[in-house]
Amino acid sequence: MSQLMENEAFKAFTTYAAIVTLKMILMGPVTVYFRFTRKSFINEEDVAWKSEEQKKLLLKTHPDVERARRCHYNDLENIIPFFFIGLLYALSGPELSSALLHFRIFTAARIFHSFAYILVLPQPSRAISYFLGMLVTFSMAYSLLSKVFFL
Ligand code: GSH
Repeated sequence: MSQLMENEAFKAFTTYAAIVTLKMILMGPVTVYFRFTRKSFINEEDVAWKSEEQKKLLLKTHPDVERARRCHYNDLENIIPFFFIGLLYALSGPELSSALLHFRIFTAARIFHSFAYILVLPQPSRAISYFLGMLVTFSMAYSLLSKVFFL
């Protein structure tokens, strides 16, 4: 591990992978925030101490909660592939400047995607940030495969 930490591209990867992973984890508390402010719970046990009448009002979905959940799910669909491809790419000996460009664009795109989703920014802002993030992952995969591909 200490040898790996001398690899600048790997160090850059760990930094940006940690940032996007923390951003993704934060979607949990964001969802909790919407659950409490919009009074929207899904599990019986979450409202067990309430009266039957209150339970009926609280056990419901709310569009804002569902939006936060979709945003979290979209992070899972995109950040997990970034993590695996980015790790292999970082270990494949890329130029530091090129690696930094990939990691920074991906991180900025995913942070923007969350703001666009939660703040309901007009499309195609969210779609552009999604495609930009995906393009970065594909570009890293292409660079990686072009180095290691053998038949
Ligand atoms: N699983 C996604 C979907 O169902 O939309 C695949 C396509 C995708 O990720 N699209 C982006 C998005 O933000 C840009 S439009 N989708 C909304 C979402 O996943 O909830």
